Order: sequence, then structure tokens, then C-alpha cells
Amino acid sequence: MGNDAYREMWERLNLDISAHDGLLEVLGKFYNDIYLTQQGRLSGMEYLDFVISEVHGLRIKELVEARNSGKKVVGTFCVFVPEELTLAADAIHVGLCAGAEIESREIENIVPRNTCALIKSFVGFTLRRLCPYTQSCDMIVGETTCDGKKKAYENLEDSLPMYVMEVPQKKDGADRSLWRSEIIRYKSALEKLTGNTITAERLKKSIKTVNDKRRALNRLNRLRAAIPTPISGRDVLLANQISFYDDPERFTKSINVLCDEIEKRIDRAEGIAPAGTARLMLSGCPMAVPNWKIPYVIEGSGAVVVGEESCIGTRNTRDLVDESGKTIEEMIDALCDRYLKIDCACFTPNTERTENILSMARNLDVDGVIHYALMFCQPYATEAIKIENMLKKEKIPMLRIETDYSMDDIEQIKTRVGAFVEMLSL
Ligand code: BJ8
Repeated sequence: MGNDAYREMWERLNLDISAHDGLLEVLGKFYNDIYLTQQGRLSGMEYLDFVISEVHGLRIKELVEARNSGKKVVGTFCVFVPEELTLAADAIHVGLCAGAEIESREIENIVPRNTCALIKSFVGFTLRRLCPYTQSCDMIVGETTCDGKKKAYENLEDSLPMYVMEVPQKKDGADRSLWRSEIIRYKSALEKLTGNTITAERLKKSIKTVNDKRRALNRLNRLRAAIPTPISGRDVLLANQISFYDDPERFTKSINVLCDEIEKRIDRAEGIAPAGTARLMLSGCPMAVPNWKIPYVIEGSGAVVVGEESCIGTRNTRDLVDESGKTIEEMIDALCDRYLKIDCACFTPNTERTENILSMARNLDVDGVIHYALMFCQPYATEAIKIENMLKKEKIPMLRIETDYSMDDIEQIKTRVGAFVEMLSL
């Protein structure tokens, strides 16, 4: 992943070069072990391998060049921030969620020790100057979803150009009005940042661009459900992860090429695992790059992941924005409605999520569900209880895992997942 040609660029972005070199080395090895050693991979995955190999290189160079030409870069931590508006302001939208454990005692100067790994990771990346995306942002959009995130944003205000959107906790009429006004406020913030007016024509185009990206990922999700499974869960997770960084139009094209190849594989009745392999669905917290621990363990235990009910998965792609709006007002309503369908565990009540998990489990014909919550994530760990009870009634086995980004518990998780898969195969 490292490349001397980019060193000057990283220096200009004020990265801690030696720590960053160390990070790239570890990631390169990790990627090789988890991804490149897989058997029967589709050639369409080469594009995604390339993007990952250049995730701190070529893509950052593109951001630097775009900024040099006057464009702005907006970073986000949550799928609630409407990418359509960012693109309509002619800015670049990138996800900043981080999935690697960063060691730094200073993290606890910003957030307490009992904070989830995702938050600690982005705090660590920021404090240690390890993320060229964060360093490239002109505005970073936080949101009032879980308490851990919103309080961390407050404490990062001195080091980052933060802007925080208020996401309601319920979905009644007053909540919709609040969310609609927040979308309008975000539109104004973008116009001020970029100096560009978001016109109806620009917004219509960007709604289509982002919908096309979701359509491509939904197509991939439909195809992966075939029996035998034509693509590994790890590879689909990677596609979802990269969707947060890559240029949206280029990404959509590459996913559709991958899907064309999968269709041919399905026609030949070929799979990456034989028919009869236990089919599992992952549900819960998002898995940001390079958090590949659980899918790696599952697929190493002789099962295959056929769906991710997560924000780096179907929760982010399932619902499209209505494209029929003509005026800005109509399009803002369409954005408002679509984003309020996100069934994040931060909402109360959140019955849609339970219903969506059940219909996904049935449609994918899964043998079991693995619910994944990051340690100290109250919203997802608490919802896991309700989901387990619901699945029990439906006779769908579920395994609950709470973990972080470290490898300390990997052997214990392997044992639990192995036993779960064995039980499903009896
Ligand atoms: S819409 S899931 S991306 S908030 S794991 S930081 S919830 S304590 S990530 Fe999320 Fe938006 Fe919801 Fe999706 Fe908090 Fe839990 Fe940590 Fe989490």
C-alpha cells in the first residue's frame, strides 16, 4: 500500500509519516491475508483491490487536485448526511468512519475509555495525524445520533472543522419537521462553504448519481444471494466499504461490471462455496475499513456471509430517493423521507429494523444471524436482545457478538462462531 511517490503529498497534508508508514505496512499484510488469499475470486474484484491499494495514494491525490482546482471536500461519519446535497454543491463526499485500532493514550483526553472502537478509532486517527482523508477535509459533518459520537464531536471542535447535524431520535411529525429543517440548514452550509448554489437541476442529477450507486450495490446484494454463493461476504463488504471513498460514478460502473461477471458465474452454477454451506447474515454496527475481523472468522469457519444488515451494507442502500421531484422543495421532501427510513438503533421505537432483519433473513434464506455490536455501543447491544427474541420465535438461530477492533478475543470468537456453524450444520 505504501508508495514513496506520495510521501511529499502526505507531508503536505501534515501526516505523521513514520506512524503512517507503519500503518500502511500492517494494513497491506492484513489485506493480503484476508483478501488476496481467497480462492476463486472474481476478476471484477481487481478494481476494488486496486482502490484499496491506492486508498491513501491515488484517491487522496484526486482529492488534493480537486481542492487545488477550488473544490471542497466534506467528510462524514454517518449515512444520515445526505451525499446528494454535497454532490449538488459540487463538493466531494467521503466517509471517515475508521475500523482500525490506533494506540494512543491521548485518545482518553477526548473520549473516555469505555467508548466504542469506532469512535476511538477516528479520534485516534485524528490525534495521531494518520488519516489523509480527515486531513483533506474542508468541513467534517457530525450528527447527533449516539451520545458517544455527539460528545466526541464537541471535544474535537478545536482540532477539526466540525459541523453537526441534528438527527431526531423519533420519527413522528415534529421529528420530520426538525429533520427537514436540518437538511435545509446543511444545504445552506454547503452553499456557503463552496460558493455554489444548489439548483434543482444539480440536485436532480446528484439524486440520480447516488441512487445509481445504491442500485448497483442492491444488484450485487441480490446476486450474491444465489445458491451456490457466487462471491464471498468479505468481498461484498469491501465493495460497500469502498462505496464511501471512491468517485461515485466510477464506483457504480465497476460494481455493475462485477455484477455482469457474477451473472455469468450464476449461469454456470458456480460458487465460491459448495451448495449446503451454512449461509449467515451479519446484523448490527457498521464495519468500516479495515474492520474485516468477523467476516474473516465466519468464512474461515466454513460458513459464508450472504448479507450485511448494517450501515456499511443494506441499511445504506435499501431505500432510494424518489426521483420524480422537479422543484428544490419537492426534492428536499424526497430526501427527508428517504433518510428517515434509515433504521439506526439510535431511534426509538425502531420496529422497522426488526421487521427488516426478518424479511432479509427470509429473502436470503439464511441458516442463522450473527448480531455484531461494538463493545460499549448501547443502542445496538440493547436492540440485539429484542432481535434475538424475535428471531427465536421465527426459529432462526442467532449468535450475539460484542467485540472491538483488537485481536485479543479472536480465538474466543473463532470458538463461538465455529460452534454456531457446527450447530447449524447438524
Ligand atoms: S445511522 S449505525 S452510521 S449512527 S457503534 S458510534 S452507534 S456507539 S455507528 Fe452509525 Fe449513523 Fe446509526 Fe448508521 Fe455510536 Fe454504536 Fe459506536 Fe456507532
